[in-house]
Amino acid sequence: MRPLFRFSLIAAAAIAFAPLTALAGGASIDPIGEATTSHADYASNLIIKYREGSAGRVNANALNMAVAHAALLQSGAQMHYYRTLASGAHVMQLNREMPIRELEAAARAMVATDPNIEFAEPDRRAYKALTPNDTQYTKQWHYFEKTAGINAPAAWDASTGNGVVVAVLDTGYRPHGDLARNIVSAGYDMVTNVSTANDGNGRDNSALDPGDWHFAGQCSSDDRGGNSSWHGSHVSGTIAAVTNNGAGVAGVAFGAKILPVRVLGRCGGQASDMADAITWAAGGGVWGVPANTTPARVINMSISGTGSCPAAMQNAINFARSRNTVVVVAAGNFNKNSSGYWPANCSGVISVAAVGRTGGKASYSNFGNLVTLAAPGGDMANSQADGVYSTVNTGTMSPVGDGYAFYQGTSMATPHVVGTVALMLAKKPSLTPDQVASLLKSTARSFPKTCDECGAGMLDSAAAVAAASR
Ligand SMILES: [Ca+2]
Ligand SMILES: [Ca+2]
Ligand SMILES: [Ca+2]
Repeated sequence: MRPLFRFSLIAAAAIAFAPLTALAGGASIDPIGEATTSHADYASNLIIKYREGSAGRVNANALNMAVAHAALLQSGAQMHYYRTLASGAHVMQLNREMPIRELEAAARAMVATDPNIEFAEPDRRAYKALTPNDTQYTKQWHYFEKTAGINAPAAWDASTGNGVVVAVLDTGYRPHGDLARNIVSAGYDMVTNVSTANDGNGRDNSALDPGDWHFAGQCSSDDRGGNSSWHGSHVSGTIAAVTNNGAGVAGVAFGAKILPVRVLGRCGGQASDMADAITWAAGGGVWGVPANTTPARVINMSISGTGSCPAAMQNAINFARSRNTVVVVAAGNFNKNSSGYWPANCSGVISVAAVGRTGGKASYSNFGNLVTLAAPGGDMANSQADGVYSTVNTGTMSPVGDGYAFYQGTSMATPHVVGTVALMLAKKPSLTPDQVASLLKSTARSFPKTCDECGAGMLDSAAAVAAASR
């Protein structure tokens, strides 16, 4: 321990300090009555740098720091020498925490009064684990809750996915106010069937989602009809909703950009369109479609069909892998072995099962030895709030306005993994699809509740990003 200096006050610098309310429980009211609640508003060290050749520069432990002390004393604080930085600046330790604003005022007074002081500043605190200020972030338990959340805040300290393009093969997108800024382009609409497309034509250069509502009997004889799902906008929001904008929700990889590729419409979509979409998304040429100027490093397919993996789709996946593009797919929502569902049973994909908020298998989730890992997909059997919260449109048929909704499904689990892959690729762009899969598995955490045949464990974004950074 260094001796604590005690000072006799010489000529005090001409600044007045109001008396401080004692700190209690880390919060306090400062002298002008402004409520302050964060530890970031306080500091217990002061950094002082004396100019070359001055006495303070040589020996801060023994020097006459009359000016520095005087500036502090009226606030009732005392300080002692703690250590010297590589730059020659000295860290002085206070005998208690002080509001940053007061320390800054004292530091300014020191610099103004003693020409030997090059600078003085509070030793500010910074914090791990970015918590975004999006007003509905608290509903997104799937990002931060200890039990089944993906540990996103700690991951965000290391990466936000900056520079990575993520293709979302889905129903298209809405230019939602909490999403539009992260949509890299209008993408492409690969839906050839005009009735499925519901936008009046076949393939075109806009992946805008016109709605996928359908009437009873329209899709099949037992189809009871349904409202528009805005499924692609929900999935896209989980990956890259505009974050820290003081509004709406957060996305897993909010520094990444979404490339929307429309493959689903009314009554689903066709493998042939999806195969072309995978090829195009990964940067390959598709006849009649302009070249993709922003190829994706990772593809999200929150899609599931019954049967074996279509050969055309496997070929496209093989091509994507040859371009170092990671393909992540939903395990499916039938509470069955995913081996009977494509693209989950295609080779070379990362396939994602769903857990609910308790960390156990979501009732609907497929499972089996083809599953790579599990992520939060929500399980709303008891409460809507146990679903995954993201961006949608409020229209029941055509689009009306921006909205947010809780959905559940392996469709919702998949974008958590995709966002995490984007975070990883931003840290290490050279990662191959197999390396990404291997890191996701080796860093997955164990299930807090039963999830049999749900792969290597539960997605841990922070651990995956840390492993990718090594
Ligand atoms: Ca179209
Ligand atoms: Ca279109
Ligand atoms: Ca937001």
